[in-house]
Amino acid sequence: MSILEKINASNDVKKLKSEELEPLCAEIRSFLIDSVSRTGGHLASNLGTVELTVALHRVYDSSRDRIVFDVGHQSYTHKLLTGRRGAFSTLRQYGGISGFPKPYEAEDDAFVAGHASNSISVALGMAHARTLSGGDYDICAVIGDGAMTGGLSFEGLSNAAQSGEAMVVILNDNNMSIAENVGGAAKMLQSMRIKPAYLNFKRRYRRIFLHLPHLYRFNHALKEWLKAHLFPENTFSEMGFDYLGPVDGHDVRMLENVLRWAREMRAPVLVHVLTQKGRGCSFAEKDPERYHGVGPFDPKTGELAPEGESFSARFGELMCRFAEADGKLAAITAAMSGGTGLESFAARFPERFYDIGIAEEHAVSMAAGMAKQGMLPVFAVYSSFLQRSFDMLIHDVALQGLHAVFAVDRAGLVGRDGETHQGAFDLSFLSTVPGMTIYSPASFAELESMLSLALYSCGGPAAIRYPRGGEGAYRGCSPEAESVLRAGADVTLVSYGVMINEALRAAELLEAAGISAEVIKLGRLRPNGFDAVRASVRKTKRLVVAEDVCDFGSMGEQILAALACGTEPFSSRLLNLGDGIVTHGGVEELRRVCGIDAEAIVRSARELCGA
Ligand SMILES: Cc1ncc(C[n+]2csc(CCOP(=O)(O)OP(=O)(O)O)c2C)c(N)n1
Repeated sequence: MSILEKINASNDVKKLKSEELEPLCAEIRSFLIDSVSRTGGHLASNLGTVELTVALHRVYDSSRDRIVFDVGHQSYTHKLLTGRRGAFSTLRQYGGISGFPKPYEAEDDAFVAGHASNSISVALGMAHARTLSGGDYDICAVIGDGAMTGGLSFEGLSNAAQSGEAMVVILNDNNMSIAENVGGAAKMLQSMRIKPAYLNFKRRYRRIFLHLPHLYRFNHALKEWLKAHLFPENTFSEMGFDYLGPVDGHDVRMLENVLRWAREMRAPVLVHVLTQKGRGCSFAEKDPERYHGVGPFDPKTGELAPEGESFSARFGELMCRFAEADGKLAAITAAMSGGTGLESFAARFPERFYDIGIAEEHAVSMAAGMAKQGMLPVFAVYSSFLQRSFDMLIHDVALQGLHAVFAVDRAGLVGRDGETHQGAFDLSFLSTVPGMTIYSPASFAELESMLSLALYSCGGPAAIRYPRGGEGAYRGCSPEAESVLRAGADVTLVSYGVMINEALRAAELLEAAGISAEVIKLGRLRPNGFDAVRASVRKTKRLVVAEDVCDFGSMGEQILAALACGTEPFSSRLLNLGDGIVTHGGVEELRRVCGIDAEAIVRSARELCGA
């Protein structure tokens, strides 16, 4: 039996002898590489936090203590150590375990995670709750140096440092966000980091001098005195944290000791842990950015399954083309240059490319400043991460009618990352931003034409929302507000973006069943007078709207509101994601489960037609 096989529930790792810990970490690494190579998932970040997580579980009892993971993409070892080893083959599959902490999955998952930089605030809230209710449990937050670049983490730090609450913040510093970490906060951490050679020296030094305790104590006191008098304090200690570190994040036994010590200090403590992203896997160590989040791969060579063409990549190419002709065009990303397809833009136009760290609120305000002074900023951002910036969209951009462009990637269902990452809400909140024009391309050709419209035909703010992955069977180009793609007499089917493929397929299935469906594609979602939809519904008296967004503020709702006056009564079905909380799974599978695929459209149309 392997050591890992002895661990079947939280706290089992505490029963191991300390000499079993290093071999356990090696076993965990091979398990993760093998398992993620089959399911896909976050590889490099998890390989970097194996020892840290083992040490955490030696010290804390996750079933009662609260370990709050920031982002949560690094929680695989935590899941392995808390009774979920057997479920790893289902990671990120529909009905299987999530790739992020989910309290509904296990009580060991203290809090939902997926978006960066909130863990310190959440942990502090838990500490206050513990104080108020007289609870007896320990709390720690685990946050990466990338997530630490988000302003929210500094709000949490500032408050926690002065709170006096017993809580431990573990800074997992690997000098990487998804790509290399950026900005002043990253620079500050770099200056606090000590070279591995120094850590090795320190370890050896301690081993030798521990046999000479008097000499060790004298040397130590001298060193501490020198440090206190000659070196400035670091930002964390100046804020009010007890700072411990930097600690070698791959020395599991030392980590265990330091964490125990931190917990016993009964104060706000920050433990600075140095780790290596991708540790123990040659290809992930060499290129941690590439192996941050991956699909299935060959575990021996690291070769990844080829990906098809994507809207993101096309967007990146288009941005380069537009930038060649327009010196005012600038691109902004919040630590997602690879995911948003902006890598070649960054290489070709470095002076007009801004990776501002995981700071979506700042990105929008900065775009507003650039727009006010005559530049043409484009902020490329995933739909779910733009949720952070709602106030900035209204306060900084819309109130002045500034022309900033928002390239909203991963709009609609994204699939395997689940609830926290589905782009279910952008249409609703963007629709409420005064003066916002919203485009939704259904093909690469439309992406080009709508990006051009957003850049050069809109006066105020404009958003262009496109999905994860590539185009479907529809390859046309009709960027207008409404286009009738197929004429019919019995029922009106409305959709937009790549979901139009479901509506077109449904129309074919309906035709085979003797029902004639009119298919209308929306290209510009706002503003939109819905004249073609109104005319069609007057004719068919039946409407089905299919979309992969939440119900409130969906196009279905907007159409019904617009048609409420001046249209003869008609029957309708709005197919959407309901409250917008959709679990993980393949996109097609989720469309089926959520009842928005072609078959669901056919069912609704038949119901309306009584056929
Ligand atoms: C608000 C928000 N923006 C962007 C992301 C995408 N994202 C996921 S992990 C990550 C990098 C996190 O870096 P770090 O915290 O250092 O963790 P590491 O992967 O290096 O262990 C980013 C940018 C996110 N999860 N949340």
